[in-house]
Amino acid sequence: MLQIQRMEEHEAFLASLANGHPIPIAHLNCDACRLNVSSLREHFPILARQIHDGKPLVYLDNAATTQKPVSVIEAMNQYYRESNANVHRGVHYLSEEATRLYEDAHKKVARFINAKSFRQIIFTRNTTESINLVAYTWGRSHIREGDEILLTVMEHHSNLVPWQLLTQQTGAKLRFLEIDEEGLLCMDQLHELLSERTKLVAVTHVSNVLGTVNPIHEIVEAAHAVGAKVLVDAAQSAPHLPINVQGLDCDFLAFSGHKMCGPTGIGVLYGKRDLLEEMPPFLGGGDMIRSVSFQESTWNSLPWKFEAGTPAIAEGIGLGAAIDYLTEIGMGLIFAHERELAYYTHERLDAIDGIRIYGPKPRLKGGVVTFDLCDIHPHDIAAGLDQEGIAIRAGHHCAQPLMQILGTRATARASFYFYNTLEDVDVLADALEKVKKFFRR
Ligand code: C6P
Repeated sequence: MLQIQRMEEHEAFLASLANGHPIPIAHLNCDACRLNVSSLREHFPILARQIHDGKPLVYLDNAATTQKPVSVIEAMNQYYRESNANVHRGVHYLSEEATRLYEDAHKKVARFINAKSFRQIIFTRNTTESINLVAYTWGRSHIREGDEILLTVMEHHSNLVPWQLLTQQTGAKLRFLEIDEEGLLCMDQLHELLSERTKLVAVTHVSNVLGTVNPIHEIVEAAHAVGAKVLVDAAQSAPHLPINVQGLDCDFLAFSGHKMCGPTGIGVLYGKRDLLEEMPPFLGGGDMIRSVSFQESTWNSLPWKFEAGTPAIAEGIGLGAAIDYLTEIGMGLIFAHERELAYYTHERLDAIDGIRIYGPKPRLKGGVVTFDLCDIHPHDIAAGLDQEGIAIRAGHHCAQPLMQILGTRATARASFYFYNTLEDVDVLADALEKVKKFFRR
């Protein structure tokens, strides 16, 4: 195991991540990247729970949603207890206070992903809505019959179905970049698939099934060379690694608050300013207008043009608090810690007879480990682990086409966050042996 001792190498690695060129590194086991996990865990009351007659909860379903620290819960409570009012509508004290808190949350997100301006940060309900927003507005005004949209075979349904709807309506065509045996994108194929017909490349930054970290910057360069725009599904990356939208040079980027210590009901769409300016609105109603007459309307400035109606104010403020919390820990350290967990999980699970792990070796993946155990149905694996206090996800992970390519209908998946420990991995590995015994394998 390679140990990276020098800070410069650690920093070079982090810079590479932020620019979308992950450097393959075996281990980042340096003191500089050790988090004080036990003190961080104290911020999450739920992690102290015991379930099923006193089994300590081991929460390994973080790709589905993460737990919330007290600071996020308190920020939302405080808004409801002290500042509750509608935003952008009142001239009274509370409304101005709520407006400032809500707008500040947009500014925090902008800094978090290094956007030039908070005007490029649109609050939506989640990643799914962010992608649909682009499909309905940019897509319906730019995609025509004969055009092509390039996706990859590892996309979540959220980054597939909106494009199916769009191409069915417009007569455009979907094309797919494949993966190799290790679960990495076939980058040689990228140049064959891209042409002047390609209008959009929509790609996940990190696969929610394989954990693969995709080389976004390389994809953006190639797509821009043929005049295509790029949308990055950052649902599984923004919570786990540093994002720099200017470094990546992507045109759109989408993620969800609930997967990064924030509340449900709030998500983000980042877009390049010129694209957002010329895009028609998504939903019509209050707050998204500048003026309205009986026959027509003009639009509010960004980002409010895309935030029709009373927004999710408390959730937006909660997301801002989550971003403060993650920023204080450091996104680079979070990713390094999760890679350590992924390495250790591979080590422990590889030693179990009958385990098949899907996706790349940990050198090119985040904290997601998807596996099968003998011929035990993944739902039985998950139910067995649940009895031991362990929460994982089993099923198709909203990626049915990828399951087809992997030659299965369902898998089991453990997914980590910075509050998970090597001991959690030990509990998982030991419990998998018990599940095997129970099913007599
Ligand atoms: N994946 C999982 O368990 P929403 O539901 O809109 O917050 O996120 C959708 C989404 C989009 N892209 C990727 C890569 C995702 O992983 C997800 C959500 C969860 O894998 C729930 S299905």
